[in-house]
Amino acid sequence: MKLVIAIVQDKDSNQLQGTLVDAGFQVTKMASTGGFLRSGNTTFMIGTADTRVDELLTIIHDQCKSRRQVVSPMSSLDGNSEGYMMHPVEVEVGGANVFVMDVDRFEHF
Ligand code: 2BA
Repeated sequence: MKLVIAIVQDKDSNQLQGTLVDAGFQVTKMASTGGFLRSGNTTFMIGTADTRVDELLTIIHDQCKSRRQVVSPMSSLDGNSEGYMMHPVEVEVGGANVFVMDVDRFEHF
C-alpha cells in the first residue's frame, strides 16, 4: 500500500476531488498554506494499492494546471528586514507536488 500526498492549487481541488472519488479512491482533503507564497493551497492524502498509483498520478497530472503567480513586494514579510522583497517576483506554481510513500501498516477500525 502507498500513501500519496499531493499539494495542489485551490482552483484545481474541487474537480480533482470529484474525479478521484468517481474513480474509487479514498481521499482526505486538507486546507494548507504554502510556505513561500503564504497563500492557501490544498493537500490531498490518498491511501491506495500499489497497483493503482500510476492511475492516481495520471489523474492528478491531468487535473492540475501550472499557473504563473506574481508575488507582490512586501507580501512575504515576517517582520524581519531580511525577508523584504522590493520588486514583484513571478513564480510558476504547480500543477502538483506529489509525495508517494510506502505504508508499513494500515488499520481501519
Ligand atoms: P509555496 O511554498 O507557497 O510555493 C509556491 C511557488 O513558489 C512554488 O511552486 C515555487 O514555484 C515557488 N517557490 C517556492 N519556494 C521558493 C523559493 N525559496 N524561491 C523561489 N521560488 C520559490 P511549487 O514548487 O509548485 O510549490 C507549490 C506548493 O507546494 C508550495 O507552495 C508548497 O506549499 C508545496 N511544496 C512544494 N514543494 C514542497 C516540498 N518539497 N515539501 C513540502 N511542500 C512543498
